[in-house]
Amino acid sequence: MIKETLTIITSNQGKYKEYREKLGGHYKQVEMADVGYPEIQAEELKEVVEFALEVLSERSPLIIDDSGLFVDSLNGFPGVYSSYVMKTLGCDGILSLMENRKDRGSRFECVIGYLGERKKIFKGISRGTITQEKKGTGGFGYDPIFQPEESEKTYAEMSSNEKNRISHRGRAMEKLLDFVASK
Ligand code: ITT
Repeated sequence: MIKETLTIITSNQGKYKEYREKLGGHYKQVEMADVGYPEIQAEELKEVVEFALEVLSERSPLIIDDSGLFVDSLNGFPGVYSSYVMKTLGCDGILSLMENRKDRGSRFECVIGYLGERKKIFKGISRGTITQEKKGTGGFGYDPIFQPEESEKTYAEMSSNEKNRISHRGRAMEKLLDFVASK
């Protein structure tokens, strides 16, 4: 089904690439707009997304995406602080915090805020483990240290198509596509 232009509001080229690859066949154009929006500090990703959608309404149809890595043995850290922690500690910082920890379970969450005819939130989760060391050069952010449970590879060792098939973002996008197709 071909629809009009869909705008992905993000500063993150890696995210945009994943959206373009999965949604490109469903829209005439999938474009990126790095226009910035207020990211409130909140307990949950969903609150951040809902607030931002209010502010951006004139660019519809649009997507904003708030994602994070939640590590079980760190009580869900970095979670909603993932962006700040990536800038300050990076993957190496997370690996240091995980040194000598047996429980390496973790999950990525992606919350898509979609504004079309209606406002909708779609959430995707992928579970996996934090690797002992960085592996792979693809992807972005925490991809080199996250191995999803469906694979022997980290996300950074996969193409974006491969990642999209099992990832938090890929799953959230599937829900979005189901919703748009039902319109
Ligand atoms: P925008 O808010 O402009 O979209 P951002 O990079 O700040 O871009 P988030 O706040 O959603 O995006 O992401 C929080 C952090 O988690 C950030 O450092 C990302 O690089 C990282 N991250 C998000 N999704 C990821 C993914 O699929 N794989 C690896 N890291 C990811």
